[in-house]
Order: sequence, then structure tokens, then C-alpha cells
Amino acid sequence: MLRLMILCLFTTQLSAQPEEFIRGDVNEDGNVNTIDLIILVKHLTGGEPLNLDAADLDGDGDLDFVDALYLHNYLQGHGPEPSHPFPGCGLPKPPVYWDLT
Ligand SMILES: [Ca+2]
Ligand SMILES: [Ca+2]
Repeated sequence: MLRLMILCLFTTQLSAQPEEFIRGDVNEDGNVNTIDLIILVKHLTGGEPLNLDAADLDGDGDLDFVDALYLHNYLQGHGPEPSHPFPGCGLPKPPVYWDLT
């Protein structure tokens, strides 16, 4: 029984591993371009599923039209680059926890 519990814990940890991605590369083709913006807007209006981590352009943990505007501005050369990981593939930064004790 103990072996089974340990195996289950190990399996859960493996499946919880974050996957590498490029912020803004919503369709995961290796490029950040207008197609990603179109897919993101389609998703936000009830359309296609997508890589939610990559679509969170500002990396705030929420997916909304601010992310679409962020990507639009970046693609037009009027906004900052997507947050980490960008332009290369990588893992998101771990969350910062405040110790209030
Ligand atoms: Ca793409
Ligand atoms: Ca966001």
C-alpha cells in the first residue's frame, strides 16, 4: 500500500511539471506574429483553445483583452516585449511568495 501511495505521489509530481513555451507564441509554431494575435482574440471571444501560458502576454496569470492589446502593441512596434520566457523557449518564473510572519 505504501509503495502505491509513493508511486501516486511521484506520478502526480511528474504530471505537474510545467512545460517550456515562448510567451506570445499562442499556436506554438516557434514564432510570435499576427497569427498568434488572431488566435488569441478568437479564444477570448469564445473560440479556439490555446496554450494559456503563452497567451498570458504580460505574465500576470490572467488571460484577457489586455494580453491581446499587449501582443498587438508589440507586433506593431509600440509596446514592450512579452514577459519571460521570450524570445526563447523556457519555463515561467516561479511565483514570488511574501513571508508575512
Ligand atoms: Ca506562433
Ligand atoms: Ca495576462
